[in-house]
Amino acid sequence: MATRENNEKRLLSRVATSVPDAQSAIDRSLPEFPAATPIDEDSYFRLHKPPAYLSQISTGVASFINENHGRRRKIVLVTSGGTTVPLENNTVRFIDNFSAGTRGATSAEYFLEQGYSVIFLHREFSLLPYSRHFSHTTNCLLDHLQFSQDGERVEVDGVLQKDLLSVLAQYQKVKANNMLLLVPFTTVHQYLFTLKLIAQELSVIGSDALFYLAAAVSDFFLPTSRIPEHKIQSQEHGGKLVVDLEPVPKFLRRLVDSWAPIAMIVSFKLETDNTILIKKARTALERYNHQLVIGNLLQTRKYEVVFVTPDNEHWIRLSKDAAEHKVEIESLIIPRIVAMHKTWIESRETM
Ligand code: PAZ
Repeated sequence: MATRENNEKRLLSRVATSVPDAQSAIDRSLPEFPAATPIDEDSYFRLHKPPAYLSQISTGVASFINENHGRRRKIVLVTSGGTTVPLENNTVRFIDNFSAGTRGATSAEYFLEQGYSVIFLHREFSLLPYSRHFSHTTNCLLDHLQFSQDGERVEVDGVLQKDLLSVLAQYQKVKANNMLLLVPFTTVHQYLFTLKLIAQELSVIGSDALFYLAAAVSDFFLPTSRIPEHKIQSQEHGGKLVVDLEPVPKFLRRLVDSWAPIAMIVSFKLETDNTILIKKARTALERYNHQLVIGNLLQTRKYEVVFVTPDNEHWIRLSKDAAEHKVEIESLIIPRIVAMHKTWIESRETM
């Protein structure tokens, strides 16, 4: 059993999404998408090739779900970090966004604390649960380490000792119980195919599945048929780079309607203008007919969010004192979602 699990973990950790699949990503035989014709969800998946490593992920995900649901755990898919839009097949340049994956990585820890198993679909090299406390930080870990007196071992200084002990204990417990599966993506294309795959795998556990879609997914992409194979030359086209992107299909519709129709689905809406946040969140909720949209503003996302449900809007805010004591807003968000998920499961049982 242990060997099989280790094999699966190794398989997934070998998946490298940041290296472009230069052989197959470009395909001139694909029909061109007509400009100004919206690409619907079905034609996106029909007209683009899935990432070559997808079947590897499928095996690991299926066995993770099997084992964890067999142990009567609920499973949450947390998506995290930003997707890229490559401008070249051998990718030198790409469009990206600001997301570091803080919301996703932090939320995953609070779900694990609540007994959920977590499939963490994340941007490769963005923040990860537990290791986030010591990575991507200006407070360099090496500055808190020193050699033991005999020079044979490394010791941690007092400042980090307490944090490290507590985070390590949580991490090892999660690892020993195989409750966290890390699945990477880099491009929006990889994200969409992997999300669909995981959603379909999760549909077997019905309402025990929860989707928590915190990734910052690009709204625009460049179809495979239009991606140049090699680095765009600056002297071509009069020295200008004109990028003509297509809208990314609204995958949330498919998720709600057909990939995982019985699961509870929570999506996020990010805006920078506070006068439109609630309206945009409500529009998404009405359009896709899922259970909850969490609205947040780029400027204040670490301190306040708004829960928008069909009949309610409710702000969750960290008090000044809590913020000063480094309380994380996810510690307030996740218990509320867990309670909503419990109600959702009960409502499905009586149907
Ligand atoms: O990754 P991060 O913690 O810096 O940011 C989190 C976030 C703002 C990307 C997330 O809370 C969110 O709103 N995601 C959805 C973005 C959107 O597509 O509207």
